Amino acid sequence: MEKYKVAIMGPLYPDARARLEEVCEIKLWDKSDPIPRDELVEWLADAEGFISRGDIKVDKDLLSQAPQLRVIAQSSVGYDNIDISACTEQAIPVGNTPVVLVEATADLTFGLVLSSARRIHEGWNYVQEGHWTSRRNIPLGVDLFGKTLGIVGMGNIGVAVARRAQASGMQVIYHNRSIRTDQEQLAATFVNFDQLLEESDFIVVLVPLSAESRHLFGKDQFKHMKSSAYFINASRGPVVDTEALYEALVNQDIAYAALDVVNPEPFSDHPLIHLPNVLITPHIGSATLETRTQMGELTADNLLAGLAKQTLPKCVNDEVNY
Ligand code: 8YV
Repeated sequence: MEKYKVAIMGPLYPDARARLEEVCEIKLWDKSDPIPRDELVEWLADAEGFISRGDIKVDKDLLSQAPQLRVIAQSSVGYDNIDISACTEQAIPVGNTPVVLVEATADLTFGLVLSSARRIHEGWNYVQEGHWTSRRNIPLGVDLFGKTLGIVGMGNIGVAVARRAQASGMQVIYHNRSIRTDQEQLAATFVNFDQLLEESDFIVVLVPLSAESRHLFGKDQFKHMKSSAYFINASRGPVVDTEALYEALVNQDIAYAALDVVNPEPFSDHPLIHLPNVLITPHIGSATLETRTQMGELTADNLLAGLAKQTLPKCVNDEVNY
């Protein structure tokens, strides 16, 4: 049997790779920098399947140069880099990896809450630099117990963060497009957006990036928050106006920001990095061995299903799922 031609943006984990190699002729881009556009266009000229990645724009123009393409799979829950309506127009189903990354991403998100509240990374810096005896210079942390955590975007990851917060004795409020039907079991209260900004001691952002959520957090929203508020973003960088966040931290409109995502990414020369009240991790929400392995497997499942014109297990545009 002739093998399917596929273009893959790495990393590609060993188990998934072995499965794909059996039936696919693979072109693999394994560098951390994104593939140059003209090279990608060449790769897609005869590709039947494509594993894309968050730092690559999959738009109408690209799709129009990929006449054989019948499935796109991406190893992430977010797919804001892909023009889904253009894919749907070309009857290309797009697979993603929800569910399998929920617990790992919730761990990292709550880890940012905990690490910023208790200044864990600053403590480590002190020890590393030989300043143990001057540890009193580290500003005192704050208790989580008895505090209010506000979650913006109460999907599966939000629910998993809420569980962790409740175990630490926090009250949880949330804002979402709609009230969750299971909110009694969640023991979390739906509030409007302004109320969440005003009442939360910690604000955790978990909304997908869309036209509506771009710069959802700007100057006005930071002004609305408590001056003691901790702001945690684990969704997408552009949900926050970076300059407004910088100003809010410098002016102490809020106390602290912990970010797993920033705008732009990679992020290396912004003055935000040098503020004492900021903690930034390099977009590692789902980066555990177990979770990335499962994401790789699900991505392979989606790709192989699409190549065989079978139903993708996780598809974001079900109207064109096989
Ligand atoms: C990244 C994520 O995809 O799932 C998402 O939407 O943001 C993450 O899981 C992952 O870090 C790969 O870059």
